[in-house]
Amino acid sequence: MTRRSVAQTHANIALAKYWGKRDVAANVPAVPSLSVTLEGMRTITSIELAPDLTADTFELNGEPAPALALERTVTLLDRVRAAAGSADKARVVSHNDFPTSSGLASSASGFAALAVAAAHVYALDWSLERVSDLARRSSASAARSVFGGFVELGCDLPASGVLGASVVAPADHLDVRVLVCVTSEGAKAVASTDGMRRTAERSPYYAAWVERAPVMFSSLKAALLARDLEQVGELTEASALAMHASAMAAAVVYVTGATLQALAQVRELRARGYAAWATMDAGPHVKVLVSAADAAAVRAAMVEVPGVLRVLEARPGHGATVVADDAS
Ligand code: 2P0
Repeated sequence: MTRRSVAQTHANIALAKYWGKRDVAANVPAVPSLSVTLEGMRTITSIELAPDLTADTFELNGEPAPALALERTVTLLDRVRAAAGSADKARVVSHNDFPTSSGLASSASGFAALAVAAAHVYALDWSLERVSDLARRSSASAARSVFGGFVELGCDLPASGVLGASVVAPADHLDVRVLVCVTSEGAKAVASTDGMRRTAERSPYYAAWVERAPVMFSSLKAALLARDLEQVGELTEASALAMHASAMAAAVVYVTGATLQALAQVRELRARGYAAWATMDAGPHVKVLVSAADAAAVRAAMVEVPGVLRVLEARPGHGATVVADDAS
């Protein structure tokens, strides 16, 4: 018999950034983070268990996945098999409808979809928190994509060993959009795990980041709960700049000329009265947090920035769903 589950997840963008690990082996973040899950920017992952399989296989965007991606996938599947008491191998097929490995958080939606589909297909009766914890062990930002709306992930591993993300506020809590200003279609230069390790090892500002980030996180969470978009926006931009400053001091540089031009444009638009703030992740793209009312005008201005190839617009969206589940 063949059993198959298909999960759909969305990317998320951190407003208060995760950067650095408290425990590398257990993949526990050094700082708490708060993100918004985006509608669109989807990953769909199918996992099939079939008797003829002798090894796990992983096809990503129509091609056999790179060795490292396969290895990380097998590690997650092994955890699920151990919990389920199963030896069945899996055929994993995953598609992203946005650029992979380019700082557009494909690992977040990817491992979230993998965790949800795997827990389902191996028939584990786990809470979403437990599934989020499973995703976190593979990629901490993935823990957040299990949930929709505005989502937090802490950095204190409870005695239970289960550290999953949780919802801070639903998707309609704040009427905002995220404009993803794509500045490159290629893969990023330094994978985030390496970038974090190098920052922790070499940056004179890493300790300051680890001390400061939880304060920014708490202020941002309070502002979000108070629906104070101005404060949420200011803290979002501040968190990204502090993260990149700590990384840059370790020679981990994700920004390009186009990134800085897009950032300057956002700050210029803000000076002209638009409710728009920039954030950047482990890649050269700029994401603009903007009020729904200003989204069209700000988008039109961002498209004009030299080096911005295209602009995707997303609204806060839903968490993971199982979209198919069958046996044949
Ligand atoms: C974030 N990023 O909070 C931060 C901001 C990138 C910059 O989470 O090592 O792929 O797999 O746990 O989750 C990207 O890091 O890192 C990330 P691992 P992950 O969204």
